[in-house]
Amino acid sequence: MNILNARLRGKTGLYRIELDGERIAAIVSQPTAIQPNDGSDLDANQNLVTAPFVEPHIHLDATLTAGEPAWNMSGTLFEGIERWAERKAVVTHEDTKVRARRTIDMLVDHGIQHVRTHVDVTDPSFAALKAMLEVREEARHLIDLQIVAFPQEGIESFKNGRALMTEAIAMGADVVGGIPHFENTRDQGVESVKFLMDLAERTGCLVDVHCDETDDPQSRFLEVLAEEARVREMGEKVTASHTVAMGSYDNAYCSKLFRLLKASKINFVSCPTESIHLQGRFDTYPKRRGVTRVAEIDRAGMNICFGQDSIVDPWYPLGNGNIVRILEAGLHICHMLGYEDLQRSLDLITDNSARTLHLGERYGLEVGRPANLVILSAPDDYEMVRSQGQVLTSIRSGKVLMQRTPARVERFGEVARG
Ligand code: 17E
Ligand code: FE2
Repeated sequence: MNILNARLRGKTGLYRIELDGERIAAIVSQPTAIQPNDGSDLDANQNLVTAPFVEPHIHLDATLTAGEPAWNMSGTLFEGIERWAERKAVVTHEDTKVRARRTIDMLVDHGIQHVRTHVDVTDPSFAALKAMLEVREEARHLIDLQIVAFPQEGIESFKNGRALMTEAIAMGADVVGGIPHFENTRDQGVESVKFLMDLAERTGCLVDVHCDETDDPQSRFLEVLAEEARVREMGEKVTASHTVAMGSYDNAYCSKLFRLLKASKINFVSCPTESIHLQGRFDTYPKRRGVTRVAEIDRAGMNICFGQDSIVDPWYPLGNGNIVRILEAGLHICHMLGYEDLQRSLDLITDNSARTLHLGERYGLEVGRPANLVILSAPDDYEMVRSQGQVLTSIRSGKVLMQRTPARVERFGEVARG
């Protein structure tokens, strides 16, 4: 199969992309636009073709449960955790699989082929984890799924928390999680980070910690995570998710912190729609945005990407799988609508996220890599965001996985020529 008349990010002109089975066989410059004549060829119509979108942070075990049994009325993270604990008590294997499958379909519909999901393992029955381990296999033709063993109710503060984490990794979770800002004391938060880094180092797993997801400027577990990563030289395998307290740190502390963050080489995930909704809840006015310093992290040369976090769950009532919506909102929220940011905005949902997930050569529009790609409805990053563009075709392992026909508009009038 060939894809004709493709634009590529960061390049001028048009290209033909040749797929040979499950690999990208060639990427060849085209002097002019050409008409496809082979029925198996796809016409990109001079729009952008990129590697698939990535969802680096979602909770597939909790999706589609908002309002069950009760709605989060305060809009806070902590009420979300309470409401989820009620729902978690009645979670079953089949219920988890049905909701995860429906959510994966939404992600696939928006061109996502790589997903990192957190799964709550503060549940001695491991009902959700067992279900998700099966979903990881059953969805392999649609997405690559990484599972984070996520201790929603704490490692140190939850009964047998350490044993549950160890067991979850032994059962086959890919990534070690954490939630130090939720632990009962500061000391427990620090101990939880040391414990989870030991577990990851011992097992060779990646790390992704919900870190400082609070407007409390005293929540400073990011420095602990970064220092543990730096000393162990594990930074490229470690991710700090949320880090919204950084939006409340003063600049003097942040300037010292950034030195450590850079040295540690860790990755960052921001979930801007989730955070703008959950944070700032204890403020009147002025009201904080409650989002991490996305532009500053990026400017400092560190790796940061955007995630959805939730789709219709106890923390966030909206969402539909469309990561471009998160990108657009995030660029607004983080003061990143400058020309240069818009020009390379898709980095935040493609290459940067792939680096966070440590995908290496399993990802990217390059000869020899897997024949996974998406055809977009716009010719460049800026226009994709501005037009609220869509993924028109998603190709995985050299086969069409999803094709979208955009809505057709008919207009019956125009402004008179004066
Ligand atoms: N759990 C948590 O601790 N934080 C979140 N943002 C979500 C679940 C969605
Ligand atoms: Fe999360």
